[in-house]
Amino acid sequence: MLRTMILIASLALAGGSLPVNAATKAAPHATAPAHVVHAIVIDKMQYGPIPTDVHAGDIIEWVNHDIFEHSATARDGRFDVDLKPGATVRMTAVAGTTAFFCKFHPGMTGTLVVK
Ligand SMILES: [Cu+2]
Repeated sequence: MLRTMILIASLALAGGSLPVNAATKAAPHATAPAHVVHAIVIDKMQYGPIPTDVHAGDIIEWVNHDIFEHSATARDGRFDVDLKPGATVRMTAVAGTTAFFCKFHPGMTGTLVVK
């Protein structure tokens, strides 16, 4: 979560116009559940910690800190996110357990569990 907050702060500083504060600015009395943003940061040829408290409808934010292109490719075809060097790509989490890997570096693997 700290990592996500730092990322959001840096996006704001960069003048990004994404509605990154949508989840955190929810009104105290809002009844709809907030959709949390979970960042997964790729650094030094590996996926960073995979969040374990992801719920369907949450946002997964893939961030590539490497100077190489990576991907987050689901083995079951559920998603296939290409990440150019420095790229950040968001997707909506869908319930289920999905093993994923990098198309360019098959040794990079991970598993995403969405409740
Ligand atoms: Cu890769």
